Amino acid sequence: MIIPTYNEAENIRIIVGRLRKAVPNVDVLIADDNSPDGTGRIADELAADDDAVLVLHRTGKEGLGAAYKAGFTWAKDHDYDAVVEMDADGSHAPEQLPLLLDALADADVVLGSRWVRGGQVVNWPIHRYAISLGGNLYVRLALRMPLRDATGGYRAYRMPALDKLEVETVASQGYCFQVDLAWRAYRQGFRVVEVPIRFVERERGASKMSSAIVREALWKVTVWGSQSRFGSKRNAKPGLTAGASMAKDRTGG
Ligand SMILES: Nc1nc2c(ncn2[C@@H]2O[C@H](COP(=O)(O)OP(=O)(O)OP(=O)(O)O)[C@@H](O)[C@H]2O)c(=O)[nH]1
Ligand SMILES: [Mg+2]
Repeated sequence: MIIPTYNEAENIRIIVGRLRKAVPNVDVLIADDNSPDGTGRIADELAADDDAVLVLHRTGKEGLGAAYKAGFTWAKDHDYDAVVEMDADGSHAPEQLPLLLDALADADVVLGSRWVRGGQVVNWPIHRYAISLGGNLYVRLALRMPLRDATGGYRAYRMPALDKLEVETVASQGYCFQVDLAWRAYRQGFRVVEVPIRFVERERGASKMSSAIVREALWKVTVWGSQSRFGSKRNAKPGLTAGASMAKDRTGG
């Protein structure tokens, strides 16, 4: 489990504690971007008390995507079979991790989804619904990809599949990082499965969500959609398009 953190001092103990209790056999890597609020120091304290907790200290705030890329590389170098992404702010419930891991038994990538039947969002203001639903609708139409929640950040990858996504070449940050990986997995014909999750608005700490993050996703999805429709090979990877029709649509939504 990789948890990226930036100023999550109020949340990190709680989320790690919940995870360790809910699924004790999963190791946790906290990827902290030198948070000014001391999240990294708290992470070190957690790691000192528990061999299953590890910390990746990064030099400064470089965005969610960069933190995950570093975490994925670390997990690969340490021979993990699978990797899970989860936010630190309590929006994703560690208690639901078994749902993702069970689904991974028969999939390459599992997306925790708010927008399939059984998915839930709790305490969100109306504008966040609009951004998430509108963004996911746009992703579906622009990319002609049948996933309901391509922007979510609670997901699991089998390492061999993650390896083939060539994550080191991903330039996207924020939500766009998640869309980018989902799009790569879909285009390569990997088995991408969505399972319903309960998403709860963060209760403590500040969101890092910004209009720049939304703009980045909108513009990149538009470019990818045009490239895939009109056949531009610019930025395309050899072999990526061939498997698209093989991708499983088991979204249930
Ligand atoms: N390492 C690192 N982690 C980050 C960075 N930006 C965000 N995160 C973490 O990524 C996760 C998601 O960030 P949030 O601020 O919750 O963003 P969000 O979920 O889109 O926004 P909210 O729904 O408002 O919470 C959290 O665990 C953050 O601490 C960053 O630049 N570096
Ligand atoms: Mg959040």
